[in-house]
Amino acid sequence: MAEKAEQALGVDGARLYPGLLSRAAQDQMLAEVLGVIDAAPLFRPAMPRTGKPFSVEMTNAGPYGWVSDKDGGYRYQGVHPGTGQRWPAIPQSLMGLWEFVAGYAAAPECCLVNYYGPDAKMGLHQDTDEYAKDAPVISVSLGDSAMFQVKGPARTGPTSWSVKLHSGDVVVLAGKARDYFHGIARIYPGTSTLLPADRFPDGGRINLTLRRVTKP
Ligand code: MD3
Ligand code: FE
Repeated sequence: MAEKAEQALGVDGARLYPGLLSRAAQDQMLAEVLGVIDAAPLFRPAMPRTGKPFSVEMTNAGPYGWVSDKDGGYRYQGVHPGTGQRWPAIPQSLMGLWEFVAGYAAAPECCLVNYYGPDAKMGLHQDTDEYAKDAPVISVSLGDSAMFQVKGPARTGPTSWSVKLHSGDVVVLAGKARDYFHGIARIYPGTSTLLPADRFPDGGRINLTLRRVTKP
């Protein structure tokens, strides 16, 4: 029984902390993230080579931001692709969360903000653009629920972990799972009241990922 419960909470170094953030903590974090979006507006990345637009919109906070476009491909860079300005600082609430759950001495350098409208998804991929290979990735879900899938070291084969993420859930990706293929299969529209309708009339989900980019 205990083993089953452990398995239900993660796989190979990926761990779910269900409801780690209270509603008050989510409201505080969201307010800070809306400030980030004001300074660094959401943009729509495109696939390398094909230029196919993502269904997810993104922005970043911290010294490095993750971007992708047709000609430059996937990369980290210090400035917003639209404004040319440096990214805003990583919000305090997220720095505090990293200290609490990351178990990693050096500070995070990127807070990637992903916005999913009701129909957005993120196909299976690996996160391989970071140079600090030993650092965990921390994920925070805010807003509508989503189906999250972790495969394994290969794109094909069985899904090793499939979990519905709700607003306030935190996932820590470490160990072997850090390099596994993963994605967001779908959003469940209308399942949260967190995102303000004046800014997000369609509702949706915001995912925050904290990453260390360079070797400490
Ligand atoms: C699982 N974001 O931005 S959480 C991404 O919910 C990304 O927006 C998803 O995948 C989202 O790259 C998933 C973050 C995450 C990050 C790294 C992982 C999940 C992971 C590495 C291995 C397995
Ligand atoms: Fe990813």
